[in-house]
Amino acid sequence: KSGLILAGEPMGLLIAQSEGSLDSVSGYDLAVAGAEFNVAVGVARLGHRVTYMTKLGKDPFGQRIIHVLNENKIGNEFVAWSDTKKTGFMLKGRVSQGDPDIFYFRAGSAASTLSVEDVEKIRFDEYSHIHLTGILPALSESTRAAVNLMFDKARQAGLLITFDPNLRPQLWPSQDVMIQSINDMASKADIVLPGTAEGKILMGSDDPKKINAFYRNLGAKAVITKVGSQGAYVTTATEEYLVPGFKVDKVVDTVGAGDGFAAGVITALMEGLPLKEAVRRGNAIGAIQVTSRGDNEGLPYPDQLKAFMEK
Ligand code: KDG
Repeated sequence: KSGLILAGEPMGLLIAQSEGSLDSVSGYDLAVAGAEFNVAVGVARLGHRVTYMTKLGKDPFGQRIIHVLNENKIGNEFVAWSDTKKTGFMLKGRVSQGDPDIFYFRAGSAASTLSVEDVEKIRFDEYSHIHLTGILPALSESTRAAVNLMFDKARQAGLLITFDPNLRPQLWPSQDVMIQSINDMASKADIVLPGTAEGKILMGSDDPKKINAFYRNLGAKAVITKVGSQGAYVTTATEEYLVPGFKVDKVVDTVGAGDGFAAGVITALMEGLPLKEAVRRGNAIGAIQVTSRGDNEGLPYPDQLKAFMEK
């Protein structure tokens, strides 16, 4: 029953072909975005069984998403189609340094109507792992209820739950609801994967030791805080250590690094590797991710990952 289940909102992604403001560039390339979607691609490419639940509009973005799911052999039996809502999409700028500008067209999307009824269709005991993030529950009351039910059902069925806060303040009704909801979900996860900037917002410090202590206190078995290019800081019941990051020649686009990191940690754990090795693989895929412009196209296959980690 080894396998990963995820749910999320995939979107059409328009990536600017040149630098400049989103309203002034002359062209965009079409791709697919979505944090949980990126993780699904990363895990599937490393040869693991992955099923991705979502809801799409009957439009070209929805079709594109199905093509990419199929190309990557990601299970789509829980992909539903909305008759009335559209697939969301977003614009992403191009930069030579720092994070690119992004702009969402996703309010009221098909995925924002996912609900507990969709979750009821999943047989959780057919999976070993689940990965959830703070994006899907930000979209609407119904997605929040759906994600909470996923946590409960996954726990009952004994899946290993990884959780990435993935803060998107512009999607939540308020900062307070965001902080409360995310920390509540984190308290139900086995492994929490925050970033230092997220720690600052969620618990008031960007010190990885303090962030990890906070989520360990809430009940996580392990907390792995991402410290950018420095790597990741791990705390478990018995150990605390930094796993240094990998160097890359040129950072092209930082978006999706955290998703690559999650894919690395999850696949290594699915293979039964020790946590330290899993975090090292997470660091490697996070590093590989920042060298490509798309949010998931650069995610490695096994031989690429092996070559990168041995270099
Ligand atoms: O983590 C990468 C995501 O930011 C991107 O692919 C789109 O899901 C997305 C979001 O909400 O920003």
